[in-house]
This record gives sequence, C-alpha cells and structure tokens, in this order.
Amino acid sequence: LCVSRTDNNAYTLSIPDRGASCQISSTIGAHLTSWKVNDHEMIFLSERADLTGRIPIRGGIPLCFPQFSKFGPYPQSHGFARNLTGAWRFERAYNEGVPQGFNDPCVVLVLSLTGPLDTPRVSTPYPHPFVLTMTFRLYATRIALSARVDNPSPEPLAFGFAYHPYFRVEEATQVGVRGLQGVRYKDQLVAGPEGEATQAGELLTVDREVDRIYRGAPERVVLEDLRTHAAFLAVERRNISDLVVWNPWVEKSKTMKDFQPEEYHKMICIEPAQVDLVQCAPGGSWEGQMVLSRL
Ligand code: TA6
Repeated sequence: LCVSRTDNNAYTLSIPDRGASCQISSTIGAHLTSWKVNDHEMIFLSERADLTGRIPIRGGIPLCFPQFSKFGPYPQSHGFARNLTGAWRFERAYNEGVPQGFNDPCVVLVLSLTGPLDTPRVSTPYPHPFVLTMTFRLYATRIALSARVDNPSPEPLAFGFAYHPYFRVEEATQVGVRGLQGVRYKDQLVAGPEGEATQAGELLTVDREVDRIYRGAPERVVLEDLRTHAAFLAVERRNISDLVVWNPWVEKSKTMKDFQPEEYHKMICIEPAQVDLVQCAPGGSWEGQMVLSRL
C-alpha cells in the first residue's frame, strides 16, 4: 500500500497486489485524473485535456465548488475549486486497515483548500471564509471521495458542491444508467417548464446530447453494458441530493477545444450534485460523499 508523489505533479495511491491505483493532481484542483481496478482504467481523460492549470482538466473527477452550473452567485460556472493551482494543501496520507489484516486494505490522501481566496485567483469574489477538505480513500475495487466544508465564520456560508466524474466506456451508446426510473429531472437542454420531466424507462441511454439533473435520485445507480446486461460500475452518494447525467454528443463536442470531436463515444458523466445551495451555519460543517465501485 503506498502513496507516492510523482514527478508529473500527482499523488499516486496504490494497492499493488490488487492492481488498484489512482492519481490525483498535486497542483490543480485536487483533481483525480486516473482510477484503475485490476489495472483497468475506469476514468476518461480527454486526449486534449489541458494539464497546465490554465483551464479545468477535461476528464477525471472535477470538483465543483462553491456551485454547480448556474445555481449560485456566479454566472454559469462550476466554481473555482477545480481551477486553482497551488492553493490546495497536502494534509496527510496513510494506510488504513492493513495492520489489522483486514481483507479490504485502504490508502488515504487528504487535501485541503482554505478561503477566502484573493480575487486574482478567482474570477468572481467569494469573500467567505471556508475550509474544504477532500479525503480520497482507495480500496481494491472501489474509491470513496469525501468533501467536508467547514464554516469558521460568524456568518452563514452558502455553497453548492458536485463531483463531476467522467467515466471511461468503450462506446457510450452501448451503456445505460439504471436506477432513475420514475425520478423527476430537469432537462438542461430545454428552457422553462417544458424541461421538467420524469424518467420513464428503466435505463437512461445515450443517443443524443444528454444533460439532465435528476432531483432526489436514489442514492445508488449503476452503469450497465447494454450488450451483456451486466452492471460494471456503481455510483453511490451520501448527503448529496441530486444526480446529473451528461454526454455532450456531436454538436457540443465540437465546441469544446479541449475535447476531440469523437470522444463523446468514450465517456459518460454521472455526477453526484448538491445543486441547491447548502446553508451552513456559523461554526457548522457539511459533508458529502461519493463512492465508486467496480462491479
Ligand atoms: O455536466 C453537466 C454540465 O453542467 C454540462 O452542462 C456541461 O457544461 C458540463 O457540465 C461541462 O462543464 P465544463 O464547465 O466542465 O465544461
């Protein structure tokens, strides 16, 4: 079990004898860029991803804080946390479980971000004190991410938060998300009340641009291979109310300079999102978890 700092500005967590590993950028946004189970890469990273920190990394698991999309004080934005280079601090890294001989060893990495951040770092001022602590736990076949926000100030703190994972698939039209049947969603591609709908089918599949916010979805959904009907990935969340599913498809893909036009075939985003702002009391805290499991 180990945590190492690599020369490409990343922390690598690994459980070598289980072929499990993950990489988290040590300079940009506490951004996870790789998660392998039995040496199989689970996470999509665009061939054109910009890893300089100039713009968010296209792929991996962007952390959206202090808001998701347009649901907050900023214009359409996923917040500044994923854009920040050099502001995230290493807190600690350690092994868990091995000494007791558990059969489920775990490697832990903790990073933190403290605000308020001076304006040059963020395009729109967010003058509120906060501490965002990210805990990454790598197990043999799953990874657990926990975000804790502390409000050290005498004022209430309002924020949104989302994990925005890009999952790597062989062919996006051959997978489906199971677990959303009967759930209300907002179709982000349809303005106004027409965009409100309810998921009819058991499986949400991709054959056009999909950009939907499922409100109050079940805490666990799975990604299933339509050819074999076998689920191969579970996405679980705790204390995060919504789930977003996104695939840019043909036209939107062409507008993203850090994305190859054909790459929409190779990815699907399933995002635990606390879209409505958390109101964190003075001295209070909030914690939202995502657990990804290879099935
Ligand atoms: O995943 C949902 C979404 O809000 C989409 O509308 C799309 O904008 C996507 O996030 C990517 O956003 P980004 O700012 O990372 O390009």
